[in-house]
Amino acid sequence: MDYKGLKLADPDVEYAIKMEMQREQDTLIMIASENYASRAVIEAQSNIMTNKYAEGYPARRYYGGCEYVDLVENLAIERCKQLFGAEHVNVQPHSGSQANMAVYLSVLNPGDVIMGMDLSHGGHLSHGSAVSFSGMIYKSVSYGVEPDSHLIDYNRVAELAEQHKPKMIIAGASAYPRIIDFERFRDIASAVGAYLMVDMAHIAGLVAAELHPTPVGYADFITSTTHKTLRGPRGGLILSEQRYAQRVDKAVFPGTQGGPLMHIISAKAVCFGEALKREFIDYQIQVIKNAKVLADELKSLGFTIISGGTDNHLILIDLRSKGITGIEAEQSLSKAGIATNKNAIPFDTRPPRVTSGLRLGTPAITTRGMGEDEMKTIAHLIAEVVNEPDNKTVIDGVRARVKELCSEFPIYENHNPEAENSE
Ligand code: DSN
Repeated sequence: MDYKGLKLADPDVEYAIKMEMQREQDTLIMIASENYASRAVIEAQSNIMTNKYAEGYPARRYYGGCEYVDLVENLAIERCKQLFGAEHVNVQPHSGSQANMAVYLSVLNPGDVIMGMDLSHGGHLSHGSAVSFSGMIYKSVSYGVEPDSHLIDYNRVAELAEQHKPKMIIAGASAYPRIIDFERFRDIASAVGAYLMVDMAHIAGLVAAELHPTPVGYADFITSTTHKTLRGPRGGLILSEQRYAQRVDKAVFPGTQGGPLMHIISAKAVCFGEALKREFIDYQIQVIKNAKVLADELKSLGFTIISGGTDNHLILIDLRSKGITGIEAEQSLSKAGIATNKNAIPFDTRPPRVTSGLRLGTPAITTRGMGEDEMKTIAHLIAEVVNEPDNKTVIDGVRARVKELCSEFPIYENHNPEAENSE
């Protein structure tokens, strides 16, 4: 990518961007929520659409000169509707948490009871955690997974719903490797008269490719980010039934946001267009295949995998049998060029800054073209480091092999690290 103008105007920022490009090229990005957006997505989000104020919605703006931003927002909306079969779409949320905030605001009052998945069982901060607005403004009740199977304990969800009568039940997770039964959640919500919101941020790409059951038709509201498996720009979206359209739109603007980020909405339109193509389905099929092969290979190398495997794009490792904490594994792997994140495992006794688990994802390494053979190699590289996390010779050796592997799978066709470094 050409940053010649930036280099002249601000070499410090240009340097940081160039080094980040180098890092992303030379690292195995296995953070389950990250991906490589396409060149088209990046071009669409880095342009003069950033100049435009467009408070309001297409054809109903509070500023003049919105004809082209209307064009692009309508494209994003129509493509997103087609992608997910949704009645109403709002593409303005700046992030997943802001999408969730807007949904809550649309139908809840402060003090209402919400019920989401416990953070330490794989849920998300914005689903009712005490340190998030969601746990401060609303009364939060959490559900979790069964201790042995590590699957969502739907019977317990039903019991808790009966006991606490939440006004909204939230399904969706950041570290849950199995299929989520949205129909079951609908039944539980309906039985107690609760709204059902599904936050499908992690699995949106799989849902779009029909490789995970869709929440459309079950949930009153569906939120997502656009940058995880969906592989678009960093941002959020809300899908809903038509009957909630006005309330959702008002909760986004003016309820929780001002001017929409039109450059990001342009990139969302490109992302949804890409996701409607056959290649996107093939990509998602490979994401899941890779995750399964990686999980199987790790198991054969003595790792304990939460729930015994995966149905989606992520794997959660229970590191206790390896005698290493999440933070230690994350740091040693990082030195070896493998980017992962420490993660609580269900019923973890260690604090969130330490944890007993490690979360791995295949979306980014699949985008750069890696397949089953590479997953087996990567499992062995991970095992070498985790088995000897303090051995510098081992880490340096793995680092060199990671770099070599990465060089076979360039992240952007004409990104040439050697040429850029020699400038
Ligand atoms: N922070 C994201 C993740 O890593 O899963 C969720 O928003």
